[in-house]
Amino acid sequence: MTTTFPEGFLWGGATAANQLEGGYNEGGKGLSIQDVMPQGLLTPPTDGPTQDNLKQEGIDFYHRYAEDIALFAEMGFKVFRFSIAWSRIFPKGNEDTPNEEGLAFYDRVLDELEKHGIEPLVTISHYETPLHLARDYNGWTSRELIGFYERYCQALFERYGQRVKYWLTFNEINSVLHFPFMSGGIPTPPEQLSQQDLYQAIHHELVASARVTRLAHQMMPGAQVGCMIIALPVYPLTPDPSDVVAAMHVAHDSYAFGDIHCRGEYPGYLLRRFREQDIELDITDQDREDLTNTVDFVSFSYYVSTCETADPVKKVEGAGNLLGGVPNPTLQASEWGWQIDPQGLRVVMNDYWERWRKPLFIVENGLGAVDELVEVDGTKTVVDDYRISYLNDHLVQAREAVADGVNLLGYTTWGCIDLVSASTAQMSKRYGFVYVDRNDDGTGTLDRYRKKSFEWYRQVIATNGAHLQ
Ligand code: BGP
Repeated sequence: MTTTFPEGFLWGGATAANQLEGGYNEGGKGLSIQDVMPQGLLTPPTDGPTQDNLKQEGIDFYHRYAEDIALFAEMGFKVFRFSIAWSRIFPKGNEDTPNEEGLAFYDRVLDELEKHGIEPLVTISHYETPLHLARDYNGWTSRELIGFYERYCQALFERYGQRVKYWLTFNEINSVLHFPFMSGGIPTPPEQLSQQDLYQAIHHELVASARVTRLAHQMMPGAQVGCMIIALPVYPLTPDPSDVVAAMHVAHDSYAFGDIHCRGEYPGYLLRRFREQDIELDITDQDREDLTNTVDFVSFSYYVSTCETADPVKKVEGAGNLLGGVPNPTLQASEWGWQIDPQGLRVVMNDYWERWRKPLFIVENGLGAVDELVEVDGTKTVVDDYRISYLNDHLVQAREAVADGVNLLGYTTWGCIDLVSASTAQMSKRYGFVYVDRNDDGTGTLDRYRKKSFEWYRQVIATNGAHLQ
């Protein structure tokens, strides 16, 4: 294999504010929905913040960002994906003016990145809707959130417009179908949330995304705005055409978000679903026009693929796969039950590229695993060969897709430094090249240690991928 990644390829890592910053009530920050999710998706939200919530302190990036960014620089990162906590900038989400202390924090983060020549990639909203907007407006079901979100984005573009080129509007926007509270700030329990209200909330998010894409282009010439979706290849469980059709229907769930972001209008298959399920959305002429502001690139997370069948007997929900689906009998799973499928990445990249013809950016990929800190030659480290092999195998497939002709801007591994898990709120589900000494019970020194994969990734970046096997 002689193909390499393109010149200027953006190698790096990805994080989210609520999972690593800590400082949940410092610097004038308001509460976000994460402050009432101490168990992630495992239990319903609590009434208020509780001390067992590991995200309150995270890995203390709020105070240790300079040290952490220096470690990323040591690996040779070209790009660092992080999110801005909406409630640091607008503590309740709907104030008229932004919180200066919050803005100043991200100035300092950007200063460090600039110092090391690392390009920022900013997620504007990553599962951290201000709690007030969730509680008092029922999250994105309310049209008013479009205006609040725009005001928030305007503040970001004004402040950081000269320094940030790459922006993502909503993390894993299609996840709202499965996790309305975490993804859409909608407190109504999923089983009580009507499809009508859910799709209206989705519509508001899509309009907001399109409106700020236009705003970004107006305010920051040269800005690149991407949507961000969970990439989930859906395979038919058998060659039975009914299974193929069943898989197609599930695939449409995710395609819809990319189709609207890239084509600027609702696809026919979704309009049909609305008709058949008596869903009548409030879509104004202005909304329709706003939606035509399409994104510059498509970013996505990739962890798993899934299967689908039309046969109700075989339709056993996958226990571990976050988004359900039928387990693939040919694949192994991670310790958390996520099925590992490197070739699925090549499949989905080809698929997205052919479908949308927009540059792609892999902004999350990685293995959540239990790590053990050991001493090797007098230095504390983690011998994480399993992580190296996971990442190697996925990157080899990404390289195959590039050889297939796919335009790929970059690759950021998820959780380049250990952080709190989104789905389970555990520390023990680790993804990083850097080990953080913190345990599920909140104990630990928060000291950082380079894992074996740290040096491996440094070499992958230094050789622009030639180090892959
Ligand atoms: C994605 C989220 C991230 C992240 C990752 C890994 O869905 O965008 O925030 O955490 O998955 O998931 P988890 O932390 O649950 O292992």
